[in-house]
Amino acid sequence: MEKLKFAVLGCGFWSKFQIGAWSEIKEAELVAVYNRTISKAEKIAEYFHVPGIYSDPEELFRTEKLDFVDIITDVDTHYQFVEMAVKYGIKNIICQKPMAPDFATAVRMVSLCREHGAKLYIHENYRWQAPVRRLKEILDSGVIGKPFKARVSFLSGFPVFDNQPFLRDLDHFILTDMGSHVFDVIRFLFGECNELWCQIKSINPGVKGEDMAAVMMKMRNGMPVFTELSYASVVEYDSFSTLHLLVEGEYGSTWLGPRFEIRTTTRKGTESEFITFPSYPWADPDYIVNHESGIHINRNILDDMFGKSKAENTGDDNFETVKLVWASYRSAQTMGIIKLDEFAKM
Ligand code: 89Y
Repeated sequence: MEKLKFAVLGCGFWSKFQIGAWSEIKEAELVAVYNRTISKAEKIAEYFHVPGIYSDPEELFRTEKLDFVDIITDVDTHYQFVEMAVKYGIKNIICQKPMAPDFATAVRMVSLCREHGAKLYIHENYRWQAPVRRLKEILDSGVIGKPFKARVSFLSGFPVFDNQPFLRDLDHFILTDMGSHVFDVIRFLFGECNELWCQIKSINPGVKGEDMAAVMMKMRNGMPVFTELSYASVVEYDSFSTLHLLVEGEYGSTWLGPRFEIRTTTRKGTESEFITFPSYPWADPDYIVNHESGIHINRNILDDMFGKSKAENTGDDNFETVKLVWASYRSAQTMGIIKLDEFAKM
């Protein structure tokens, strides 16, 4: 069996789950980890039995022979590490979402990799969640006919800052952190967006960026899609760490709701199914649907590296999601409708 050797840069909160997902895939071998604070790298290395431990990323690149690198550092450092990987001739680079802290840096990252013939993959996993995949199958089956509108909700009061305190200090919060996921799922299900209008607000004191966003999109296929995102919600059914999603079509509707239940209604009545998936010892039960999806995105990226199939989450593809995030900020700032074609030219 051919194995690809890789290194992980960044051993913070998410690394355990991303490496955990890799540990379920036999064809990938983690040979080294880097973290600025070496104790964090040592802890992760011990848990996953990783031989190489570094606090200097350049030393890691100079020493290790790598087929790819997985960058799981904070967003502000993504470009710096992608650039370093390119400099050391790495041809397959995976970078955690959101791609970059601003639109201009995302543009630079995609072109840098293109210029150097390096494949960039963005670790954008929500579209790989089991309930989202099943919902897509239902839509593709035609049972509700052609969709004519959708509502996508991420409404949560989960104490996310306990695990990821840096999220509190981001100038741009919910649209970059969760908007990236939600826009990507919308693109996966309904295609590209022509124009959007967005409103944002900071609700919770102590959170620097916006923790609420409402976005009205007009998709290229004419569908309106309404998205609501909030980390300030006290609701009966908290959607952490997945989405609730209602799609209406010409013959019926389908609803991904609480407890991963999908209810599909046609004129014949309603059918319900609960989507199930395995748990893993390295996964956090509060995030299980999200952590399990990491295995599928990793597999899909690896298959692309092996030349077996095309990856869904390339840098070029994710750039379309990045545009939606920053077009939303522009809309919120100008209180106007943003046409995506024109936004991209700005
Ligand atoms: O980064 C986000 C994600 O992917 O799931 C939840 C999260 O960690 C914080 O919003």
